[in-house]
Amino acid sequence: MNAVKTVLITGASSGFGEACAKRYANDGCRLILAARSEDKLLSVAEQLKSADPTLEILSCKLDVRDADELDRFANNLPTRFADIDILINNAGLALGVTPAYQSDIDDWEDMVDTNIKGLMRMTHNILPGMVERNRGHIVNIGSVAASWPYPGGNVYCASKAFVQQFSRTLLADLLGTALRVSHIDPGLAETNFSRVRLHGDNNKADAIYNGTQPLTAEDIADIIYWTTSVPAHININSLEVMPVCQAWGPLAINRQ
Ligand code: NDP
Ligand code: 8X3
Repeated sequence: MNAVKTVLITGASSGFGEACAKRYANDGCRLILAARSEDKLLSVAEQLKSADPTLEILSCKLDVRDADELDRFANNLPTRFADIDILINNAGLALGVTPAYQSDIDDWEDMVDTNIKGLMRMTHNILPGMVERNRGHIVNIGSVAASWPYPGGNVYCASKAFVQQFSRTLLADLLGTALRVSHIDPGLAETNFSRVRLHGDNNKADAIYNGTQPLTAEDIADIIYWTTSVPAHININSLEVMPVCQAWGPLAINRQ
């Protein structure tokens, strides 16, 4: 990348988002880092600044579930950070692995509010400016769960299916502009994802990765970075990425 780009990363306090912050910082990008955990965000920013004191970083405590907070955030960006070139809609979570009939409705609401409504509203706030400048790239982080259902996936899988189809329809609406929209669908990746999903049961979360070589946050950050670095006439629509240790199983059959 040549000119200094402004990159907004949601969920930058951990996992893919944190790794993206590092990847784009390596390129000297101007960064807006958003998440709920202010301490973690500040520590990511501090680490990056200590490696390169010239970096411009704005850390924003932000809960993407809060519509008013999101609107205030977008309407009050300092001038130097206002013209966003790359929006990485990464903030998201899964909550629970129980069958639908045993699931907690609050977990469902939380996933919809974060993975669907947060991503939707952030896009709604940032997209008009990109269109006005005829410049911008939105990268939405989905999941293999968007296309491949599994028991206990219920609302999480459905929320990621939204991300996939929303990304495609955005691209359809943007035909004739220079804007790009991509969605990345990762498979098994070791981050805080499973700890959050299993409500802090770290033993169970760690067991998910036992004996595997999962994707790393850095693997995904590199792929996201590559997606935004290909020549301007190319749009990477979607990428599904799994570690070699993962594949599909057969359809399940209940035998009497
Ligand atoms: P992590 O739990 O490590 O990171 C999730 C990030 O999202 C954190 O920075 C968290 O910050 C942020 N976040 C969660 N809720 C909110 C909220 N309401 N407002 C703002 N930020 C929020 O997991 P990953 O890095 O793995 O997850 C990133 C994305 O990748 C998610 O969308 C996830 O669904 C997706 N994904 C993950 C896979 C995996 O196996 N790891 C595979 C496929 C997709 P904070 O808590 O500080 O707000
Ligand atoms: C995370 C990957 O397979 O646990 O989105 O849903 S999976």
